[in-house]
Amino acid sequence: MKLYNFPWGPYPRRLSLYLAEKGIADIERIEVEFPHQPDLWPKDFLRKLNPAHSLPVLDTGNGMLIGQSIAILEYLEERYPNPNMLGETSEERARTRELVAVFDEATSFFGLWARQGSSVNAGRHTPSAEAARVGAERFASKLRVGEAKFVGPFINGNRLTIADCVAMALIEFVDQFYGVPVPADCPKLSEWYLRLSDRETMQSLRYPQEMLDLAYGLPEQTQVFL
Ligand SMILES: N[C@@H](CCC(=O)N[C@@H](CS)C(=O)NCC(=O)O)C(=O)O
Repeated sequence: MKLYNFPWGPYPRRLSLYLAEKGIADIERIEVEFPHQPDLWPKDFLRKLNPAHSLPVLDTGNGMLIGQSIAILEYLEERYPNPNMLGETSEERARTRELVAVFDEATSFFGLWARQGSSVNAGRHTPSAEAARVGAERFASKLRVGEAKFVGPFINGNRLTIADCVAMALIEFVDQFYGVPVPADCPKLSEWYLRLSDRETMQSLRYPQEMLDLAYGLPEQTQVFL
């Protein structure tokens, strides 16, 4: 199998965290760069891999390309069932999937905030203060759902699951790249984030400095404080 990934993007990061936690080392990793200037992106290469032009993409080695991170996580869970990162019972698996969906929605809404409001995206999208504000509010409301559903010590109880990988990839990215802290009314998520950040498998990433300089400080840039 081959995994096409992007070193610091929040969707590919779900897979990097998962593979590290799972201890999977026999999947070939191909790192693709997305430079700051979109005209330098490897568009033809991406188009061949995935009609969505997005990463991650898993080549399963038997003629199939999977172009959505959650589908890849679920597929790998079936191929590498140990340690179990989905859940033992139907209820536990349903709750893991529910939490994955909550943090996936939060990731999409965060994307709206960042796309429409961040200086790092200036020139790529027409900025809209109103759309940025809606994205920020919906992002925060999804985190609050995650807070309400949080079981502990991991998001879905005693087992670290794919929901922790999806949530960690998001919260780390918004904190470290955009300077957006976990909202004060999400203390469980905040404590979980600090605790998991210390895990050897979750060591922080290096972001391209030129982009970090533009991105960091999204609340100040958009005047939206959660
Ligand atoms: N829903 C997709 C989203 C993937 C995604 O948007 N990846 C970003 C990198 S973090 C990307 O490839 N963006 C380039 C583009 O959308 O053109 C997934 O879960 O895999």
